[in-house]
Amino acid sequence: MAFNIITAEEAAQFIHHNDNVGFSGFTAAGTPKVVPVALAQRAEAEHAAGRPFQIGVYTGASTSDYVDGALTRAKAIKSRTPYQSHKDTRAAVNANEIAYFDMHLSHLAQSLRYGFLGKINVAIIEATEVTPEGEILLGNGVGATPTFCALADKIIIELNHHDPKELRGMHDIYQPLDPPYRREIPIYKPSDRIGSPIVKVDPKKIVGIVESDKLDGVKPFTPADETTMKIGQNVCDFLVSQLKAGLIPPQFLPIQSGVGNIANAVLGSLGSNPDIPAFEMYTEVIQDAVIDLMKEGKCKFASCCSMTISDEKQKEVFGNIRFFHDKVIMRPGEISNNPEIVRRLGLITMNTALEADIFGNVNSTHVTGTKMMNGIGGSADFTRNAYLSIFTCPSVAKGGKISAIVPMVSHVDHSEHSVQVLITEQGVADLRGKSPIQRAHTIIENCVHPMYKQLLWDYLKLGKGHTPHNLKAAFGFHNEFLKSGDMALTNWADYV
Ligand code: 0RQ
Repeated sequence: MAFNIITAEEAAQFIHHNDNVGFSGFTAAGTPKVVPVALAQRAEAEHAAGRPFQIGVYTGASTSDYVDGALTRAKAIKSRTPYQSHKDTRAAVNANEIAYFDMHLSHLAQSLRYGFLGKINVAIIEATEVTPEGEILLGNGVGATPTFCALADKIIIELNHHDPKELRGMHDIYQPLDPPYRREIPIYKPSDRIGSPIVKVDPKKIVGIVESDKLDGVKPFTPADETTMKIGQNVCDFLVSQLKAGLIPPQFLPIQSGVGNIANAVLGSLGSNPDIPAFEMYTEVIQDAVIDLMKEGKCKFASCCSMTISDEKQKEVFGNIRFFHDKVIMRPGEISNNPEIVRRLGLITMNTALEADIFGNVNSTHVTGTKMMNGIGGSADFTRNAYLSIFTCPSVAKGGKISAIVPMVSHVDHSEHSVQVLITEQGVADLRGKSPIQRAHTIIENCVHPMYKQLLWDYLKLGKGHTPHNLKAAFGFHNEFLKSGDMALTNWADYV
């Protein structure tokens, strides 16, 4: 079947007010770049003419300025799931202008197929290649693309001429059967291939092809500073101690690592530690550090959902694609983050906390319990099912005016039952097998910034019971921050 080549503006006409639209990709990698911008312009024109125009935005994870940024500024987003990290979208979510529904990334595709989230009307898919038979070769990220394509009435292809055709063979597209027919997902090691290199769609659903040559536009990471380097060092020392104690098998276990500067720095430290054996990864996002580890032979293989690498690194990977071709596999988010596989492979998971409490609960999403940062992403898909779950964060934020360790987290994403190890630049708290009071002791002693230690020891004296909270004082740090802008000024006498 021959497809129509259309402009981005023509493509935008296929989308109507109140439609639910699925966007390809995962993070900025593989997300469409020209149709969403034309869609934002269409929304602005409709609004200027006095007509409503808003859509439901479904993605694999966060996107880029082309999707979340442009559509948010055009006030074109009615609802949004599952993860966002754009500053404009974050502001609109916190002003309740966008109905944002935060969910585990591995749940998205199946929730759509189960019909829990409404209908997908249109899928906008960035492709490296598309054949007349409807075989789509994706780019740097998979996300929920296979499910969006299967469920949408119409598919718009954004054909990106920048990505090399040699990406063929780096994707593994697999969609499990849904209950009551689901069987085990047959991945027994990170490199197992179980699906197809392409997404197959009904070619009759493809309403047009829009041409593009834009890059993903991922920014390089901030170089590791003293704090992130110390966190990385503490993670390495801890993992080496576990290896030596026989608590991690000598051949090591596959690693999952979250997103952001801290995660990138931790990976860098793992790479330079001679006591950590060369390892495989089963993770959702490959960042720049992984590419370097592959070149050094320290990372042997990575299964992921996207290569979220800076434009500079992408040039390096595309220029040497033969080397990376059999070292990376990109899977749909429901497989890259699948709890069944995470548990089976025995992953060492490393994610970042915004704040943790002295009893081991972690908040990854809400600033002072009310303001959404990004979303839970895949952090809980991995944490809850890990062989060994680690959370890292600097012990203080905002120049010390915020302690990342608080009496009680202001929002719970990962409960004390899932968080096994907490690591800051101050040290390591191994929480396994410890009672709440024992956990509080090890966290205050090892992870809290010296500036906040005495305050937390004093808090512990205010409570009673198995988990000795004092409900009047539990949010004392947060209240003080909202009042004076400095948690260190907390005075427990104000609460008891
Ligand atoms: O603010 O940017 O204004 O300086 O939060 O903090 O320390 O730079 O850490 O970039 O790694 O992000 C949890 C948000 C951490 C991220 C979170 C302020 C701090 C700074 C960022 P500035 P850092 P990171 C798989 C894994 C959930 C999803 C997930 C995240 C900014 O890791 O979204 O794990 N995780 N996915 O100053 C107020 C506190 C704070 C605070 C830090 N206690 N209160 N502000 N900050 N602590 C990937 C995917 O799912 C795709």
